[in-house]
Amino acid sequence: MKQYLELCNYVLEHGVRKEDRTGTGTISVFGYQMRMNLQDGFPLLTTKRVPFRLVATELIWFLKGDTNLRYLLEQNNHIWDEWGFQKWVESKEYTGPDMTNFGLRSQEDPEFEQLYKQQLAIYQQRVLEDDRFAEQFGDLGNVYGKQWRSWEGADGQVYDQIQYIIDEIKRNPDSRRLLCNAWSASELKNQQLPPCHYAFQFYVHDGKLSCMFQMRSNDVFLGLPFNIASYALLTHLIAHECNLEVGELIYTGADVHIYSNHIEQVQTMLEREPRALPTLKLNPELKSIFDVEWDDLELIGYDPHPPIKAHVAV
Ligand code: UFP
Repeated sequence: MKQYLELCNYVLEHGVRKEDRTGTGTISVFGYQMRMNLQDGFPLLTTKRVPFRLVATELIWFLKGDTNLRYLLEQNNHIWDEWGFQKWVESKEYTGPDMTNFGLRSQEDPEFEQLYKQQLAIYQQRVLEDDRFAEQFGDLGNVYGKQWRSWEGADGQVYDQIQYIIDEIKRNPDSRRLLCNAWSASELKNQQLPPCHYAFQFYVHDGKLSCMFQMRSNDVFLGLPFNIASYALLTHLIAHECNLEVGELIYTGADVHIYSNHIEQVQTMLEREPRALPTLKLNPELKSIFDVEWDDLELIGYDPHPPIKAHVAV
């Protein structure tokens, strides 16, 4: 993943200081593209460990069209917990201790952090065990699963963008409309986090499937390695279903930034020697990508350097 390390160096060298929504501060460049050949191996970063299980179970959740936290909690995947928790603590039914601004406060105040962890654990348990509660407070609304699989058109109809892409690839592989869009102007007011990876498109040539994905805003250290792995996996899954080999993965980032409190971590990572990429094996019995589960995926030969801790900007 030489390209990713080059991107890090580029942002460190050419990035401008820029304030941001979270109040953390970043160095940022506007506009960057990377091309990765998926035939060279599965692009999971080796200069620090990236939790592939979390990448995969999140993508499977999107592909099911599921927007409820319950599935992720059952998979022991906690990357979306805060968004559901926020909906719960802002509701009229919540009567526990004040959780205003819990993201920032739990980082700064260890006593509050304990209180927050207790409330979060209660919330998680209820989403797992109480159907009514899960339906009301585990549902995250119009997040990726909804936009990808059940886009609501102005005509009142529901559109499955992933099914459309698969059907088109099989029927008309030279199509220039193999595109899925998650960005919806009319939804922005209801979204805590408008889509960061907001569109992707496929391209078929010489029996190979390539994918280009677009990001409006990208946290280089914590987000990007995860996003690359997710779209690489999506490309493998769609190629598998359409009897194609994998081609290139192309990343296009707009506001590509390193948070000011990640710079040391990025520098540590840049001192490390990249290792051989792993390979991905899919269960050959898998027929439809809408049925894919974690057990259908096997990552072979992933031997990364140890993880590097960093705070998520919220
Ligand atoms: N972010 C990513 N990748 C993602 C995701 C979020 O890098 O998949 F969901 C980062 C980008 C940015 C922050 O640092 O999260 C979102 O903040 P904003 O909406 O202000 O761009």
